[in-house]
Amino acid sequence: MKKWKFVYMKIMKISDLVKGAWILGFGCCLMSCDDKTVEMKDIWVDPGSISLNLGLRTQIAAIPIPIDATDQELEWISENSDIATVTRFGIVEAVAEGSTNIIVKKGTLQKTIPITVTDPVVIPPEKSSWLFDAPSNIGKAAIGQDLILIGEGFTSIDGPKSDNKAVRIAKGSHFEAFHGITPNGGGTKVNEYTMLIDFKAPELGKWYSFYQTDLANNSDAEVFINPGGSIGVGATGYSGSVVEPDKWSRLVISAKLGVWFRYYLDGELIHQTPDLNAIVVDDRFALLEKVILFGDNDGDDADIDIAEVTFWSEALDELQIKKLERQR
Ligand SMILES: [Ca+2]
Ligand SMILES: [Ca+2]
Repeated sequence: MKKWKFVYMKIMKISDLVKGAWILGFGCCLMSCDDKTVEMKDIWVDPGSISLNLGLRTQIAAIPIPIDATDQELEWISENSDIATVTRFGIVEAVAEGSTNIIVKKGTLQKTIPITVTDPVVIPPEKSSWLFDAPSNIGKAAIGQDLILIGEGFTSIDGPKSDNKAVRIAKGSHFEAFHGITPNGGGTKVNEYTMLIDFKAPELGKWYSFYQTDLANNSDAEVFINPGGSIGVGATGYSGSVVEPDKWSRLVISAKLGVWFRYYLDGELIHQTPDLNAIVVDDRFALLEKVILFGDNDGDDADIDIAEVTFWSEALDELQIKKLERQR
């Protein structure tokens, strides 16, 4: 019984094959399956235009017309591969904000597919910013009020790039800064803020101070580089990764007191305080109207080089901080 069934199935399969061959033959007739060269007359594309978020990919379908054109090879070109790239299979990747065209072509035949790349990540406007580019006016503000210089130890120096100068701040000297943020975050002080600092620590083995919320400068500063090169302070803990000496780096502190206190170095999250009791609203890390930059009560503020300080009144998230890093 079993044997008969097997034979029957085998016959069925052979008959299916014969049927398939007939269909294939018929199809070949439609597509002129002979030795003649079939020239491409047009290219059908879909979609005809593209809007894509930064970092995403999509595929453009392109089909030669007639479908049996002898040479099916198509050429894919991006008019600006800094905005969008395209592979030889028509896969498009959005790499920067802006507009350009993707072109698919064969000889003189071509189709143009406009593409617009948008970045859904929005960085809110800065509240204050200092760039230290004017040697004759070190504390000059790019946004907001000029810095107040406390002490004499300020020297204009070369910064990270030829058009981006910096200041060397000697131990014992510091700035007072009106950051321009009004009280927020559910308290009477500034409890939500982001502070960006482009800095260079000449060497490790010393304490460097970033900021001090106590305007009388009678207590320890709030955030340091410790002698081992980690960033933080006892209350929030220190980063595992360390600062590279004599190299320009970017620290971004995102503070949403009561919720998070995060340190980013060169766009990467390097530490966040695990203890919410250390970052209570209106407490140690909350800002008054002014903040002391690069000062400390008792000398934990070794000479440091600074190329930019910028404040926002929001606690920026990881995507926003990564965008800042891309724009750097
Ligand atoms: Ca101190
Ligand atoms: Ca303090």
